[in-house]
Amino acid sequence: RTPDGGDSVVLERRSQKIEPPQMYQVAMLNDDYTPMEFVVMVIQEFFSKDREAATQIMLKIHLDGKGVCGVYSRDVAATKVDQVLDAAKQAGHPLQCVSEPIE
Ligand code: TYC
Repeated sequence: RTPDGGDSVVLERRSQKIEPPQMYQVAMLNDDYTPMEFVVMVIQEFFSKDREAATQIMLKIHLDGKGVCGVYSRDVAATKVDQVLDAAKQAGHPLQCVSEPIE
């Protein structure tokens, strides 16, 4: 309450410490069965990459075993994982995808 007895509310800033939200990388894992073309399409569709970028990410996963497709807040990252797993299941591919906190 303000000193004049009015009803307005004063919000004091008590701290400058505002932490940025924890971010999560969504990574896809290699397997021996999912077609390269399917992985490229999934990366384009759910991670907003053009065909060139999606192909590079797919090849990195194929060669290294794992690759980051994007970095998001927790809820968005979890949604991306669900979308990828749903699409893979629907198509009958074993493609795996994980969300991991970074920093
Ligand atoms: N290794 C797969 C193949 O040779 C291609 C692949 C790439 C699969 C990336 C999964 O996350 C993946 N057909």
